[in-house]
This record gives sequence, structure tokens and C-alpha cells, in this order.
Amino acid sequence: MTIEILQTGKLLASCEAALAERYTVHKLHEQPDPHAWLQQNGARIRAHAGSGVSADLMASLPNLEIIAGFGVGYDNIDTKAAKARNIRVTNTPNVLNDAVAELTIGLMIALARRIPQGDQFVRQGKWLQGNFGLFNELTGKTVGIVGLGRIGKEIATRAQAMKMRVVYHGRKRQPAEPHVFYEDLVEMARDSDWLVLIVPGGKGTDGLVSRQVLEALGPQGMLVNVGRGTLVDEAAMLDLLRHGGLGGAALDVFENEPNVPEAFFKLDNVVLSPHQGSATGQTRDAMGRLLVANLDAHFAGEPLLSAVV
Ligand code: A2R
Repeated sequence: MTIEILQTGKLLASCEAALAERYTVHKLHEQPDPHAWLQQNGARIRAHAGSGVSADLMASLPNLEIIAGFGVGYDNIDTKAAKARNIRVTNTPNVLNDAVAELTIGLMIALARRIPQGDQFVRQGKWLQGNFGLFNELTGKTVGIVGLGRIGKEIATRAQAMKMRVVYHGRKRQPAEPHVFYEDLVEMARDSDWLVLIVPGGKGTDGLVSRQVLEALGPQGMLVNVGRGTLVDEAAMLDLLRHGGLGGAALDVFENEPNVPEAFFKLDNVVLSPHQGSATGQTRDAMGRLLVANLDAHFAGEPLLSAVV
């Protein structure tokens, strides 16, 4: 008898194929009556593959041993409920650092130089009527990284290659890092030209970037969010972007994805991206391999590769 595991959403094809080779995989999202299915079969499930696991779902899986999440963030897995039942939780860190850092720099240049807007300008034949305009550059500017973690450090390296000065904010100073540390986020925003958000979502960081932080960044300031939509007071950001209180924003994440407030669509000083941080074939394959490797390690009684609980 092979081990029975549960998926509640679609995963990458290569990841699903690897899981199917090793385990008996049940797909709750393909069941006509998921509730009834769980009542009948929930007790046989020993692992969940993929993110998005609530305490309710865990309650209907009495023999669940492990949740192998896809992605570095696990704010959509109820880790408290998992811990209470000794259910292990894994994520897929590190393998996506480069992809997210690359997109971050891409978004920064796109916003500074208005690359998407320039593309539209050419396509719409507006170039025939005159030049596009003069914009900004990264060279010589200060970027404040909120969350100098695994991904944040990769962004810092690339920002330095762009001849930027790097400073950072977190809950604690990292003595091994050469950059200036700010304990106070408002102060860092005031001293920075760019603010890049790359901290995890969840209760501890909800609304971390308040109106006050955004106002400190100011009319020339640029915000980049590649962490989570919940980090920012989105309504305040919109208001400031519309009325000149904030220079611009490049956003890969939003409060209520994929529902992006339409007000953003009318703004020229924003670049919008559909949560693409880790979205390359190479990186997603690596994330899938790590998810599967964590499950394999668990069922082989070996140490997990990347445990969060
Ligand atoms: O606070 P510290 O010194 O432990 O630094 C961590 C920082 N961080 C925070 N900073 C300010 N206020 C907080 N409440 C707070 N909580 C955490 O975020 C650390 O430097 C950074 C997170 O780094 P890592 O744990 O290495 O995460 P990684 O792999 O860089 O991914 C960051 C996030 C994911 O959780 C996804 O939400 C997103 O990027 O894709």
C-alpha cells in the first residue's frame, strides 16, 4: 500500500508527476463534493502537498503528519494549528532567491524608466507625435530593503551592481552585514529613494508599511513590493500615488489577489505584475523538487530539508 497524500489545488505539472510516481495522490479540488470526500477518506491522508491549509482542513485529516508547502511564504498555512498537533510543515526557501531578486531589479528599472509605458507609447503610434519623456535612474540612489533575509540579500547584491547604496530595516541588526541598519522604518523611508519590501506576510507584518512610512518615502520616493500585499496599507498607497504624495510603485503582490483595485490601472506612476516573483520554469521546477524531497525525507525517517514547524 502506498502512502496516501492530498492536494487541494493544482501544482506544477513536473511536481504532480513526481508525486504520482511515489504516492497515491488524491485531488480534493477535483472532487464533486469535497466535504463528503473528506468525511469518507480524510483519515487515510498522511500528507498534504501544496500551500493553503487551514485549521479546518487539518481537523478533517486526523492522521495528517506533514504539510509540504510550495513557496517560501507560509502565511496561508495555519502553522499554529499544525504545531498543536505535531504536524510538520515545510516550505521551499533559497531555490527562488535569484528569480525573485531578478524580478525586483527588473521592476525597479521598469518603474524608474517607465518601460511598460514606453512600450505602449510606441505600439500606440504616439512616438510619431513627439518624444516620450525624461525619467529616473537607479544609479547613485539609496535603496532601503525591508527584510534583509535570503532574498533581501540577493536584491542588495544586485542593487549594488546598479551602483545604489543599500540600507535595511528588520527586527534586528545583522552585524555581519556591511549596510547601514535602521531600527525605525519611518526614518529609513525618509532617508531612502527606494523602499523594497521582502518580508514574510502574516500577523507580525500586517500593515508594516503604514501611511506614515509612505509619506516619509515621499513625493519622489519609489516603493517596490515583492513580499506580500498585506504588508502595505494599500488604500493609503493608492491615495498617495494619485495625489503626488508618493513618487511611484512597482507591485508584484496585492492585498486581495488576483483582484487588483481598478484605480491602479489609471495611474502612470505604477508598474503592475501578477505575483511573478518565482515564476520561471527553472525556479518553479526547483521548488517542486524541494517539496517532493521534503515529503520523501519525512516518510524515510530522515531530517527534513526545509522545515518551518
Ligand atoms: O526581522 P529580522 O531581523 O528577523 O529580519 C527578517 C525580516 N522580518 C521582519 N522585518 C521587519 N519586521 C518584521 N515583523 C519582520 N519579520 C521578518 O524579513 C528577515 O531579514 C526577512 C525575511 O527573510 P527570510 O526569512 O530569509 O525570508 P526570505 O526567504 O527572504 O523570503 C521573504 C518573503 C517570503 O516569506 C514571502 O512572503 C516573500 O518573501 O516572497
